[in-house]
Amino acid sequence: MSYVDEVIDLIVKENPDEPEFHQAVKEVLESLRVVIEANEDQYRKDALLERLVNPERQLKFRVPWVDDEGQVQVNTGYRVQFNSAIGPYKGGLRFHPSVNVGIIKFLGFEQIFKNSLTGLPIGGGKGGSNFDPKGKSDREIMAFCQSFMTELCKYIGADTDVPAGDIGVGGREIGYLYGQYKRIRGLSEGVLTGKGLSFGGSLARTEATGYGLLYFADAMLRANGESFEGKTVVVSGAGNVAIYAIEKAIQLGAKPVTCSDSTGWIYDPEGIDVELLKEIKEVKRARLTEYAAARDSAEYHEGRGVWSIKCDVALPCATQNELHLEDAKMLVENGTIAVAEGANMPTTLEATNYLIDNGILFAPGKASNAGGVATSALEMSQNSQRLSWTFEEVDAKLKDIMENIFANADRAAKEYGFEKNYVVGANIAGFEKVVDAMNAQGIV
Ligand code: NDP
Ligand code: 2IT
Repeated sequence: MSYVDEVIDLIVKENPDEPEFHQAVKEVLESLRVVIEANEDQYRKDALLERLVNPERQLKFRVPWVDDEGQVQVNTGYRVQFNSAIGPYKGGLRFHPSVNVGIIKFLGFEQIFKNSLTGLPIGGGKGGSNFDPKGKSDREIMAFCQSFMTELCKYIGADTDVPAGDIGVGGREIGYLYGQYKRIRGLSEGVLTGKGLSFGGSLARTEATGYGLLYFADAMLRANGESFEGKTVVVSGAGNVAIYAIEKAIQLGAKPVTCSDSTGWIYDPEGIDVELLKEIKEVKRARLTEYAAARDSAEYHEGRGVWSIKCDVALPCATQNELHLEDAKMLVENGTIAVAEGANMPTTLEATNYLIDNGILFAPGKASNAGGVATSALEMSQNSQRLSWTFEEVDAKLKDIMENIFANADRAAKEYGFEKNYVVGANIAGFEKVVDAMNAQGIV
């Protein structure tokens, strides 16, 4: 049996009930097959893949907090410190009822390669909780964040592990988490990114993932003789990534016509009004029904369905496994030319393969959504220097980083005979640097 297949089997056997983690490992190792087979004896002797797929450390802890009725609630907290070969563990915190150890491990594993692709010195990690922030008061959110950080603060620090936001964790949560870290550890340091601008946050971090996605997709389109000008774009999600993807798409001359949340979706053929969307989601924290109520051109539909709308470019920006094989078939039938992932692993393996086999330009999340974590690393640099850069400076660096990631994925794909397969290209380019760093540091 080949080394790749052996390690995939091992992961499935040793980590039962973690399908998302299996999926992420399979996607990466399958596309690295060509590189691994060329070095199989050495890698096997060094147990390189076993070290790559097993986290350096995995933390699980109890998070008790008191709700507004005086009832004590108990959630589970996680932090998976996956790989520190190229720098301190870096990656977001997700607060969502679906969170379990397998979800955090899939996200942490992806983060290793994503962070490597940014070219910045950050290792891979991820964390979160099965806490559901929906419908909670500000006081309840604060109580939860303080309890979560009371435990997490023992394991993180500006030079060891630097968390940030992800689903359910935005500026409000990062503020409460940072306040509690500082209170317990007595340190004003860049231990979290995505901080408020008044206490060490970076300009453009809020916009970074969505903007970066469009910078990457634009580079991919241009390399293939296309552009965003006049294109119809379909977006899923209505959170941080989706909102700023929509905003940048409009700036690049495209027309985004959809967005979605966990209960339904909007089709607005006149083009999404991004200021209205921000008001509803960032300020009021309300449902998308309010968008349809405020805008005559918009239709609201219950459930899922954005991929049925005819478009040139599709941008999945909500969550994992939200674009299935049937959706991929509809996109191909509707003449879509590109799919670029804003979320982490939003496209199933079957759907990804179908899109690539049908000649769709496909940008994998670990490359195309790396702008968020890249700008987090820029926030860390500013914190270390005790300086703040302007919006224009950070945005220019972000654009440069995204164009470099595209160029590196494109180069690696060509070098190994997989031209235009940016999944293979991104995985190889990300892997090369991690392996180089792991080899140089010996068996640790
Ligand atoms: P937010 O919490 O801001 O928004 C998430 C959006 O997706 C919401 O509209 C939410 O709807 C919807 N959503 C979440 N879970 C589900 C679900 N199970 N089914 C349907 N819809 C769902 O998160 P972000 O925008 O930050 O994150 C979106 C994706 O992007 C995630 O995959 C995340 O890992 C990834 N990502 C985020 C980065 C960042 O910097 N924030 C960086 C790189 C990747 P509702 O409001 O109803 O819950
Ligand atoms: O998935 C991701 O890359 C993020 N949620 C951002 C992580 C970060 O550290 O900014």
